[in-house]
Amino acid sequence: MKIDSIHLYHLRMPLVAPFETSFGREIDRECILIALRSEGLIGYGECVATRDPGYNYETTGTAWHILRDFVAPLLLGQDVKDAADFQYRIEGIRGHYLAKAGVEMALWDLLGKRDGRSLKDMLGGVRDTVEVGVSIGIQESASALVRSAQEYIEQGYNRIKIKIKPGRDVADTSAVRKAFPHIRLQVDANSAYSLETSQALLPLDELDLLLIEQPLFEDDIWDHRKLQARFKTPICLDESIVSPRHARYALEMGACRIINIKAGRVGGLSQGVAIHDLCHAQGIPVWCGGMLETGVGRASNLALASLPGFVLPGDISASDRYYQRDITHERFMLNPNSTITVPAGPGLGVSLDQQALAHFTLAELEVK
Ligand code: OSB
Ligand code: MG
Repeated sequence: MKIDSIHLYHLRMPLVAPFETSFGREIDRECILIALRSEGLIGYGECVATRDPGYNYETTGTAWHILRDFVAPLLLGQDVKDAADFQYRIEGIRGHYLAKAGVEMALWDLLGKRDGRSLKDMLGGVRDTVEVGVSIGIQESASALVRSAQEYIEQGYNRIKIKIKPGRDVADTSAVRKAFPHIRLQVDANSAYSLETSQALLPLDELDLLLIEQPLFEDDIWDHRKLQARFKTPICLDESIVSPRHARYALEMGACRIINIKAGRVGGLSQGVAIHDLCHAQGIPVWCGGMLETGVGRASNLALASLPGFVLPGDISASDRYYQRDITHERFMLNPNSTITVPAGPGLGVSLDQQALAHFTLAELEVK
């Protein structure tokens, strides 16, 4: 499809409640929305880089720079055929996966709108609803955490993930396990431990957790291998897996038994599908991670999570868990069996609320 223009929107949206992880506390969420124009259509994509370089090195600032100065000039006026063609064209740009992935998402939306096909269909999804859970940030105390988990369980979520960090790990997790002996429970450290300090996590092995997500450094697959050897509970990698190549390294090393797939982190949906395929062929469970997406990114996550190898619940909660007002007309709701329905319309299957978009836009730029 010949790309006529690329429009960037830097957004800031208030979260319904602060979200705290081992790397910081967010009250508002920032991201970049990308609109590609082609053949009279507009495709939307969400770049999940945040304001601060806490999750990884990218930020809304670095993504803006990479998109404006490097990605846009490679695409403008060009006939980009599909995701593989897009990846080929941007190959010379090292790293900056979150920035690239936002554009690939917009391209899929365009292709789907042109062909009248849903993203789920184009990616090879096999489910109309996907199992989901909720990711709960670090709370004031273990009892506040239990209360929060209780509320989500009452709303119908049947898988809980809690964020942990040194000093807020075993006691918090034990409290949730004690209050809900049968709930599917997992923890996420967002790289807050070293191999040495992670010894404090050994008691987690007795709490019947689904997995322990990214305990060690983001750029370290090797030490995760050493850690996995000490735990019965599967280690799951998030930050460490930035490409299908890294997924292969991790599996070959035995650094994890589960992989969290975020299309953003790996440079695009096509790369997420490649990791899915690699894991599926080896019987390695995968699940869809989240980055507090707007309705645009959430639609993309739901389509990805409809692939057959996504056998664990995704971090894809209902819209009201994140935002009072979203930028899509569609709001995602939790079905009674802890699932969310995958959009079926062309492309992402969502439409933009232009008033909401204008309301949340801090800066915009059209490159044409
Ligand atoms: O590590 O999975 C993570 C949110 C922001 C950055 C990193 C992570 C998260 C989450 C939230 O856990 C998942 C969601 O979108 O609900
Ligand atoms: Mg994570």
